[in-house]
Amino acid sequence: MSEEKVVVLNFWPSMFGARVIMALEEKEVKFEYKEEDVFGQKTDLLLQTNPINKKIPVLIHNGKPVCESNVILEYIDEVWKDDKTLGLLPSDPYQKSQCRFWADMIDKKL
Ligand SMILES: N[C@@H](CCC(=O)N[C@@H](CS)C(=O)NCC(=O)O)C(=O)O
Repeated sequence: MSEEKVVVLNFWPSMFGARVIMALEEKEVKFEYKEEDVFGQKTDLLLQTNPINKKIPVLIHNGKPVCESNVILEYIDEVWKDDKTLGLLPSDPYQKSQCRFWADMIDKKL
């Protein structure tokens, strides 16, 4: 794909943001990083792109925002899929279930 513009709104200590950054790096997708101060003044960009939850991470792909880290991971996996890049999840159903278990653990415990 050419002419891609990918922006990530993040807060560096966030595990939710980290999983998005890792997925983009795994897929070798170039992106612009924008740090948000989620405990201070949220930017207009964050409020406009995630008006429901007002939380990071937000992925903005060619101007279209995607919110919620697990939703973002599925989006990344579907958009940047080609012969060179592996899927983010293993193909084996059992191994896949284990990845989902730990992702769910992070969602619930952090
Ligand atoms: N379920 C969300 C959780 C995101 C989340 O909790 N983000 C925190 C930072 S780690 C945040 O933006 N907090 C700001 C706030 O609660 O106002 C996801 O997976 O993306």
